Order: sequence, then structure tokens, then C-alpha cells
Amino acid sequence: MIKRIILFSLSVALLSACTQTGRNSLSNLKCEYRTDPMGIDVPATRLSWEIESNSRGVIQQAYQIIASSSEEKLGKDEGDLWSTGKVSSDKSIDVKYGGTPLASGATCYWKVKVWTSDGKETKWSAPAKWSAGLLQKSDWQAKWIGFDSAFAWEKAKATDTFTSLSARYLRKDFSVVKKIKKATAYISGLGLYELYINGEKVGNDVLAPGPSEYNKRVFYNTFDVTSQLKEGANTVGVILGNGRYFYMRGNAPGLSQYTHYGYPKLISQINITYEDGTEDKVVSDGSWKLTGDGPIVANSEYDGEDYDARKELTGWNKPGYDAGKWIPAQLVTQTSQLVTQPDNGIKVMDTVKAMHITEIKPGVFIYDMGQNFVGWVHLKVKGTKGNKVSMRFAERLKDDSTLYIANLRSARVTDNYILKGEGEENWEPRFTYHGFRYVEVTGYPGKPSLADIEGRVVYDDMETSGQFESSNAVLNQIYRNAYWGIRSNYRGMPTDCPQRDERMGWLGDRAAGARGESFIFNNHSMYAKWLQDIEDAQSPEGSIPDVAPTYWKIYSDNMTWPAAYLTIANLLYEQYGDDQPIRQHYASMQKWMNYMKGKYMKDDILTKDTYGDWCVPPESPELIHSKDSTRRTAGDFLGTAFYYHMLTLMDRFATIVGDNTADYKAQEERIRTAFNNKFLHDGYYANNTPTANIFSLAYKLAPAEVKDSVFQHIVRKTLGVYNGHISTGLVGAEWLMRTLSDNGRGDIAYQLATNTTYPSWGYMAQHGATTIWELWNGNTADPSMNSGNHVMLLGDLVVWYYEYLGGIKPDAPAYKKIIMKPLVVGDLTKVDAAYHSPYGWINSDWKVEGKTFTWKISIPVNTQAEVYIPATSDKQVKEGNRAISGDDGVKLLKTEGGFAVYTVGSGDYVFSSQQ
Ligand code: RAM
Repeated sequence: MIKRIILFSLSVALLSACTQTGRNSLSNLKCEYRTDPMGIDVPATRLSWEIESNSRGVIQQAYQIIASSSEEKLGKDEGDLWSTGKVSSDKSIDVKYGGTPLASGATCYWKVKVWTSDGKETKWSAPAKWSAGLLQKSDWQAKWIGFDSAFAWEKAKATDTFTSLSARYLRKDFSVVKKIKKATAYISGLGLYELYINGEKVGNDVLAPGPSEYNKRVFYNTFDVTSQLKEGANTVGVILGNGRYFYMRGNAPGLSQYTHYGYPKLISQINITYEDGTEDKVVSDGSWKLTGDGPIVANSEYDGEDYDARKELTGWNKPGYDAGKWIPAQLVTQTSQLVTQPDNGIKVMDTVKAMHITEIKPGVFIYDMGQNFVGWVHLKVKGTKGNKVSMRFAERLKDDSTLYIANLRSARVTDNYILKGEGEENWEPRFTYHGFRYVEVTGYPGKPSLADIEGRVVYDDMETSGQFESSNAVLNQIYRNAYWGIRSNYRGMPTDCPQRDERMGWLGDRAAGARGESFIFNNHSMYAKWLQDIEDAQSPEGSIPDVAPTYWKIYSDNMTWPAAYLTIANLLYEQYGDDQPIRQHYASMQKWMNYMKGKYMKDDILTKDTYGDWCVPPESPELIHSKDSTRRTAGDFLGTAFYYHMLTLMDRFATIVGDNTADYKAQEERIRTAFNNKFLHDGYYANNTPTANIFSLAYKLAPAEVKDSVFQHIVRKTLGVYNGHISTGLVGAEWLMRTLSDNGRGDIAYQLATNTTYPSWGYMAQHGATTIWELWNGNTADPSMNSGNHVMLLGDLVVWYYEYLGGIKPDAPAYKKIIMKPLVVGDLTKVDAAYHSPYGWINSDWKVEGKTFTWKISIPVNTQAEVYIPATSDKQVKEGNRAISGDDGVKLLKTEGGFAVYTVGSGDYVFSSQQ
């Protein structure tokens, strides 16, 4: 962010010095929305780039792409794969590769140059690349291998509650006799794997591969291992963990819903091309050796990892190891399709240093990491062989300073490390993760110091694409809590929570939240992948589950939870300009809509709903769910409102995919009539909850003549009955802040956002939350469903931060057109927000000093914006401290509702007005 600010002032300085010269430049070349991805399996890969310029109003007029089969050729401008020539177009995202199709494993190097409306031509961009995966089934010569039963010491019976399986170690020696030109590893290990070549870990992924609907689809990863192989003896080694594939819980009573897929298994293939052009493959097969008797004695994502360093198999993944005691790997069956993982995978993304350490009882140490986060810790320890250090993790402490673990339910969240006693030992687990702020350490030889534990923050590799800061400390703290909560709940899928025995991809939690999240993190690939998980989980009849992948199989046929399938496809289109998810899933979305209609529609009312407005603030502090019917909104109301909204999305999607046979509009009409007949009373809806009234406005169900009355009911209830506090659960919160603001009461939205009394996001923060709680009353409610790190109650809050307070809103997919309209509200005197859109950073930094409103904005090259300046007359508005004349790229469009509205092209601007 510092860079952004410096760039901003620099370019403003340059502008004011009237030195609008110099070249435009290109950056952020992406392929399939990712940087230099490997293993791509779509032929028309989509390319994009960003343009930077010091001039204003710059639009791309033409581009040229060269794509080559080698870096050398690209360097010499030899486009042996593709050379577009100069193409007149303003397209700089979603440009489809149209060159020679890549063969399996081939790499394509590419670069681009563009011509812009300011009469300039850029230099060639820095080169970028992507590689193709194994495109044909027959390219896989490797076999699935493993050990398809439990070893004698393992607890894996169907009746075991805490099933534990040791990690499986697999190895293969091979020799390389010629000079290697290129070597690529393709690998999948279920549930989780780590790949080593000659003793070194390959890549920096953790918890790989990404989770999937294993019975339908399994992901493989691709790595360039050219530099890790050598001439002579080589060894490939793999460790397999359980992940979500091997059931973490047996068939114990009450926990039977965990899906079991099978014992850990591996497929691995290294394709080697020699300098002389010949090729070789090192493939997993029955000649590999396996042992379960290594140092990872047990591993489970919920319960933790047990590591016995005395059992280390020193040198196991290097040549020369004696594997005499290992057994031959079994050939095993795995029939789901093997496809390339379409996102970046999970990595260690950050570290957290411990803040305090307290010895609460002799030998029991509690570390406070200062932040609730997700991952694990790196342990440093020195002691005697056989010493056992145990680490237990929790989000909170009890009053007596011991760990509060009641809300973890059956998850044991304990890592155990047994020392080998050879000087300083450093360890971190591989196949588990925890959601925690506190670590209890016992069995540590001597007294551990603060530096003996360091937190590893683990989530999907994605860019932090937004920043937000304001003059209000509560807003800022909530933003930080949201930021940590969101990054805590990406585990190759969006999870509901990271700490207890659940951690599932619940759809409803993300129906609106995913959009807010997408401002803070570039989550495109993870969510596009999740939509595939959802489709893979659709039942043959058309039902969409509440959880995907279906590690819990819950098909309760709601509208509210599966709605995420459509709203997220819509978000990917609006935020990133990607219409492919809509095209890809249109048929299954339609199937779902028809299924729900056929089964649950009676007289145009969709009758089915399970969860209601989940987790409204209850009437008494220990309750999880309210029993008070005046706080709850009827299921058939929610089902019908959501069905209607889904129809409007399907209507939009039909236009995008070119389906002109669908009759969504006619259905909308019928449902709107039935909905109003049934639920509209004397100027309010259903039982007059704010949630009911919010949806009739947000989903445009209310007839024009009742809108005002309906809205006044929301206002009265919120200010009166709820004393200026939030009254919604996760469903109502999806449109709460936007509905209040769109109807002229941004001040109430601001009040809700800055409250610190119960119930509010600020209340959570006041009570020590460093993330977002599952329940408004998370500090007092029953622990049986009370996570300290959930994001569902954020609703549309983060959207409101960016689109309203920051005033950054898309007006065309991918922000090709932008509406800049700040909500200057309450005692807020400053907002500094920035969002990295597909075309580049959009900045919005406003402040109010006395009667002067000043707003610095940046609009990316190749886009244009409508800028709303709060002012009673355009005569008061200046830009760059000068009256607006129209010849500096700023044109008055209209004055409207207290704003002077201007159109601008790309560039940096400083607007000011008098209030
Ligand atoms: C709980 C989780 C989740 C929610 C479901 C309905 O298990 O809290 O977030 O979506 O219930």
C-alpha cells in the first residue's frame, strides 16, 4: 500500500508539473487469472494485463501478443505458437489464446505490447508463461498406489471416534544418465501429500492437493523439477496424510455424517526431456516401496499431528537409503477423473510472533499469539530423547487462564512432538491445521521462551487486493477482524470455521459474503473452483447441498444456502469480468431451479426452508437460536423471496449464455404477485421483521407505492424495538447495510457498523474478538455451536465498506466502468480505500476538514468512471485546485441528489468541494 501512495503523489506531482510524457508500461500479465500457472488444461486460455500511465484518459486502442515455445524464441520475437499482429481492440482482460494448441506438458512463453489513446506505444512487457497439464488420459502412465488397509497399530475401525492413521511414506530410486533439459512432476496424493526429490521438498504448497468432491474429481498439481534432478542416482519420495479423504472420525454415534472415501493413495509422474530430445518417465507403480512406520505416527485435520522424531527415517527421500524393511506399494483403485487443480493452492502466507507467555501451573505454559488465526506453529526445542512436548490450541482462555476448549466439540487440536535428543530440534506439522490464538505447551524440557514458538498463517495463495482505513477506530478494528476471519476460512474451499470438528464449505455463509471478501482478497480462482465442487455435488435429481464438497452430506433443499451457487457466479462476472462460470454452470443451475419448483412450489410460493434467518441475536445471552417468533422470519417467505431473486439472476445469465427459450420473466411476474398476496400486509411484510422488509426491497418485490412504508418499518423497528442495533441473522445481513443506505438512511447503517454495544460487530471487538464470531452473543452463548472465527455474520458489511464508504462500485463487469460515490456519513471525516481491480488499482481517499471535502482518486487505464462529488452546486467543485473547465478530462454530467457528477477517464485526480 505504501507503494500505491507514493505512486499516487508522484504522479500527481508529475501531472502538476505538466510533464505528461514518458512511456506507458505493462504489468501483471495473467493467464487464467493467475500468474505463470502450470498444468493448465483449457485450450483457449484467457490472458490479461494491466497498463500504467502518467497521462489521463488513456484507453487501449490495440494490442499485439507474441507467444513462443521457448524463452529464446520469445526474446527474438519469434511467435512460433502465436503472433497476433496488431489487433485493434480495447480488450486487456479475457483475451483468449488463439495460437497453436499446446501439447501436454508444453510451456508457452508470451508477451504483449499495446497502443493507447494518448498516441503511445508501450515496450514489450516482461515475459510471462503458462504450461499445459497432462491433457489426455493416456498421458498418465503412472498408477495409483498405496496401502489399502490399516496397519496393526492404527485405529481405523468404523466404530473408532478418533480414527488415526500414520502417514504413509513412499519412495522410488531411479537414475538419470543423460543431460536433462526439462523435468516436470505431476502428482496427486489423497488426502494430502508432500513431494520430495533428492531430500528437498518440491514447491511451497501445503495441505495439497485442494479438496474436491473426491468421488467425482481429484486434483493433481504440476511442478517444474528440472533443477532438483541430477545426473546419476535420484530419489523421489512422497508422504501421504489423511486430509478429508480418509475419514477423520469413525462411524461413532452422532458423528456419522463424515464422508469416508478411502485409504491414502498416490499417483506421481515425472516427465523428463533430455538435451538430446529423448524422453523418460518416472511413474508410480508397484515397484515403489512404502512404509507406515515413520515419524508421523498419527495425523488428522481436527485432532492434530503426532510426530515421533525418534522414528525419523533419515535419508529416506535420498539415494542410497536402505528400504529393506519397507513393503512394496499396492496398486489401488481410484476411478474419479484426475484434473489439474484450477487455483493456486494453500501456502504459508504469513507468520505471527507470540506476544506473551505465562506459566499458569508448573510446566504448563500458555502462549498468547495476540491474534486468532489459522495454521500451526513452528516449534524450537532442545532436550532429551523421548521428551514429549504437547501443544493444544484454543481461541479463548477461561477465567482461570486455562484453555477454553468447550467450543471445539470433539476436535482434539493437539500436536505432540517426541524429541530425538540431538541438539536444537525444529518442527512443524504437515497434515493438520488449527484455528487459535492461544497455545498451551506442556512437557517442554526447561522453560520455553517467546521465540520458541512462531505462528504460521496458512490459507490459499491469493493477493490481498484491498485496503481500507477510516477516521473511525471501531470501523477499522472490524475491518481487521474481517480480514483475519476471511483469511482464516480459506482452505481450498471457503469453510464455516477453522477450529472445531466441522470446518465445512457451507454455502449459505458465503452467499453475500464472498462479494465483500473479493474486495480484500483476489479470491477468483478459489471461488470459481468451489462452484465446480458445488456442481459436482448436485444430486442426479437436481438438488444442491448445503455443504460442498459433501464431506457432510446435507441435502435439505433450501433456497437460501444453495443460492450461493448463483450469487457467486454473478460476483465472479461483476468483479472479475469472468462469464465462464455462468456458461459452465447454467444448465445445472437451471436444473436446480426446476427441481425446487417441481418439488416445493405451491401456488407460486416456495415452501421449503430449514435454517431461517440463521443466528439472529437471541433474546437471552446463553441461547444459540432465538425462540422468540417476532425475531424470526418465516421459511416460506425466505424461500419465495430467494426463488424470485434467483429467477432475476437466471434471466441475466440467460442473456449471457444466449438462451432465449427461458421464461424467467413470466415466472418472476407470477411469483411476485403470489408473494405480495401472501406476505404484504398493511405496508410491511410477513411478521414485520427487518429481515422480511429488507428482502422485499432489496429483491425488488415490493410495489412502488408501499416501498416507503416498508422502509419506514425497518427504520422504526431498528431504532425503536432494537434500540439502534442489528436484528438480523446471516440471511438478513446479506442486504442490510445496502438497503439502509440505498433508501437514504446511511446514517443508520453507520450506527450499526460503529456500535460497540450488543449486538454488533463492535461488541465482538470490545469483548476481545480479533476475528468475527459465529454468534452475536459469542461470549455468552452455549459452546455447542459457538465458533470464534466465522465470517457469515459479516453479511454485506465489507461490500458496504468498499462500495459505499469508499465509494468504489462496478458499473460494468470487471470495473471497465466505475461508479465512484462516497457515503460521507455521521462523524466520519476520512476514508482511504483501495481495490485492485482487473484493470489496476482504484483508489479512493477522502477527507472532510471543516466545510471542505477533498477526494483523491485514481482510475485505472482502460476504464472510465462517473465520479459523484458531494456538493450542492457544481460551481463549488474544483479539481487539482482549479475550476473545472472540461479540457482536463473532467466533464460535468449532471447534478443530482446533493452530488455534482463528472465523467473522467483514467488517471489521478484531486477533487474538492465546499459543503
Ligand atoms: C453451522 C455452521 C454454518 C452454518 C450451518 C447452517 O454448522 O455454523 O456456518 O451455515 O450451521
